[in-house]
Amino acid sequence: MAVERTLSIVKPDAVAKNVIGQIYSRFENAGLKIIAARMMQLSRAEAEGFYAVHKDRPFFKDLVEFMISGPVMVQVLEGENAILKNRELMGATDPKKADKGTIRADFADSIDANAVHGSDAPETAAVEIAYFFPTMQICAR
Ligand code: RTP
Ligand code: MG
Repeated sequence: MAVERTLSIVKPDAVAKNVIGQIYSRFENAGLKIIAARMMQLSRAEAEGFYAVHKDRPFFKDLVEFMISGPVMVQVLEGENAILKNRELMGATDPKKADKGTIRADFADSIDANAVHGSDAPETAAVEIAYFFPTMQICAR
């Protein structure tokens, strides 16, 4: 298994619920290290750019509105198999379908307000990490 990096976002609903620390604990308890982090209020253009792959999907407008509705916490996670491991910690996109004990089952309200984002493949992880963090702001350790 390779050491990977993945881009994680604690979305506005989870920031508003004050559960950043509880979500970070899940990453750390699973052996993932937080090697870069920033809290930010996304602009519309930043949110549209980040989710550009979904621009033709019917939910795109709602997704962008939601992502700019409040601050988000953005981080790079590093560890063995980090991309899949983070996706497993997150649970299914729709919290109603997410396994018990996953972040979305425990903290998400709906398929729109679903608490977290995680990259879905090595190629998207690389693009998404570069979207938010210049190399010099990533503190591998
Ligand atoms: P994410 O990219 O945020 O980590 O979520 P994901 O991979 O589990 O889901 P994805 O298919 O990439 O969709 C991105 C986000 O769009 C919203 N969505 N809404 N109403 C719908 O049918 C629908 N489908 C997706 C979700 O908030 C999802 O996280
Ligand atoms: Mg996705």
